[in-house]
Amino acid sequence: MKIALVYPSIYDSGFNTSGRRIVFNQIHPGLCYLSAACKKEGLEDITLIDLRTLTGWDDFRSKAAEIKPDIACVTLMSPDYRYAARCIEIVKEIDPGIKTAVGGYHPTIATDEMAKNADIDYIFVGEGEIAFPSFLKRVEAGKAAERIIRGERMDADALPFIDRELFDCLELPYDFFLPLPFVTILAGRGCPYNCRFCAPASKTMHGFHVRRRSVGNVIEELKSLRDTYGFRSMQFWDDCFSENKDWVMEFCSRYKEEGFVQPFVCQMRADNICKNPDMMKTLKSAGLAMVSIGFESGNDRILKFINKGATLKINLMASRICGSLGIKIWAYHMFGLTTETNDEALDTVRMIRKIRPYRSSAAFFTPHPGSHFYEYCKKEGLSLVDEHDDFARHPEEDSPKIRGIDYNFMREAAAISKRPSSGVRLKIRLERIIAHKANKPFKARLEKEMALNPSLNKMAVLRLARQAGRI
Ligand code: B12
Ligand code: SF4
Repeated sequence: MKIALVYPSIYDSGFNTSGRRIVFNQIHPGLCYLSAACKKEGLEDITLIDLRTLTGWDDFRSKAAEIKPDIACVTLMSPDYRYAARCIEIVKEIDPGIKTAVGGYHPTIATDEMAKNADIDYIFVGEGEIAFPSFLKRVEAGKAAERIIRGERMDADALPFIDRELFDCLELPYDFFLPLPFVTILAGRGCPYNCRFCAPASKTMHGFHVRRRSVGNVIEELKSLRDTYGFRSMQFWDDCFSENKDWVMEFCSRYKEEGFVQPFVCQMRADNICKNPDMMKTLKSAGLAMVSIGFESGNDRILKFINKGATLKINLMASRICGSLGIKIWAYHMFGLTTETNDEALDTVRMIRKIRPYRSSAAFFTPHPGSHFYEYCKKEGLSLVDEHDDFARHPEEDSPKIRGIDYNFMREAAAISKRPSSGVRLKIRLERIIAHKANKPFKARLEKEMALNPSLNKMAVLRLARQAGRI
């Protein structure tokens, strides 16, 4: 059976972006999990169509016509809807006999909306590692399947290691100081917290309880990544890496015992950090180089309103703990939260200036489908988002999202909060030069290898060169 997996995420900058910016070198872990699960079940004929690598819709049409899959399977988050729908439309124009399926966050959360699209034959709700291969086998055998298919959740340790060669890209760290090759990994699924701008999306997808992989299972994957690709830095994509202190402590000691010295990055909550300074010390000694923290706001009323479980004091204390241990901070925060005043937004600017993060990302609050605030904003008539594309967050370009917010002011506040202090700017510049020098030999060797194997996937080139001892 010929399967095409489609990654339609071009809402950001359009076609032909692959490799141009760091964000375009991200793999989609969900599709990589599905590919691995299918291959384990003997469904080997899988081709990825990644819209970021194409020149336009005509290119998509030729590629899809050339592959002529039995089924085209598209993943999508809410901002991807328009592009996912166009892919499906084109596939049906090529041949109405090609089956189409969708899965991911948007189909899971907005199943009814997806069901209105008559070009979609099958809609997957929830996780796909069990349901997807078993559905494909049914279709292959000519048996009927329901239009809406609900996924079962697999035991975390039974999940396959992801297929890292599905995407033709070398993952790049958001943080220039990390050495290459770089990989991303998920140590579990789900988040136990209930921030109103985010939850319960992750619970709807992954369940109410976090399913963490055992430390042994994660270490096995890391060993295989060390042997196969020789990774030199990594990032955990888990929603909240620090939610289970015992797990983190065990992971750190096993990581060191097994001889890993690769620096890593993960996402944590400020309250977890304040409650467990000893855990932070252990993490630092294991290699934690930078932590992404969703501080969100510097105003206590807003922090309470969004149910963040933190206060300004906690946010500042968390940043001091990280600072004293030499752990870099990537600060995430938002402007234009529903009911936020300009004065309250200024509290966030002041907080970020006090924290002096290594990197800082400001977003306009966006009522994402699947979050408590999405329902709240809809009910109160506050949401101004009427296009799927606007579910993305880009404070420099975003149009207003919430009624009653002074966006000119918020835009300025976001710009100021993102500006690093001169000391931090100098540090970033220096570290970028050092990292560039350190990564240069690897990049040059890989480029040479790629020139020798132009038809091969970049990760496959890295694997083969490593096997031959050339990298
Ligand atoms: C890592 C991550 C990122 C990374 C990598 C994104 C990527 N390319 O995957 C980065 C930082 C780039 C990112 C960016 C964004 N993200 Co993000 N991200 C996450 C995070 C933390 C983990 C995603 C993940 O890998 N999960 C694990 C895998 C295994 O799950 P999965 O992808 O859902 O796939 C499973 C199922 O969905 C299903 N499935 C998926 N696709 C398909 C397709 C078919 C055919 C089938 C059968 C099944 C199927 O099977 C998979 C295996 O079980 C989630 C939160 C979370 N915990 O899930 C948010 C999350 C998915 N992101 C979110 C958002 C909003 C964004 C952005 C829009 C933010 C922005 N900048 O504006 C962008 C969009 C980028 C894009 N379109 O790719 C929202 C999505 C909400 C929504 N309504 O769509 C989430 C839920 C966070 C939140 N609560 O706000 N993100
Ligand atoms: S913002 Fe982070 S901690 Fe809060 S619910 Fe979302 S993933 Fe969990």
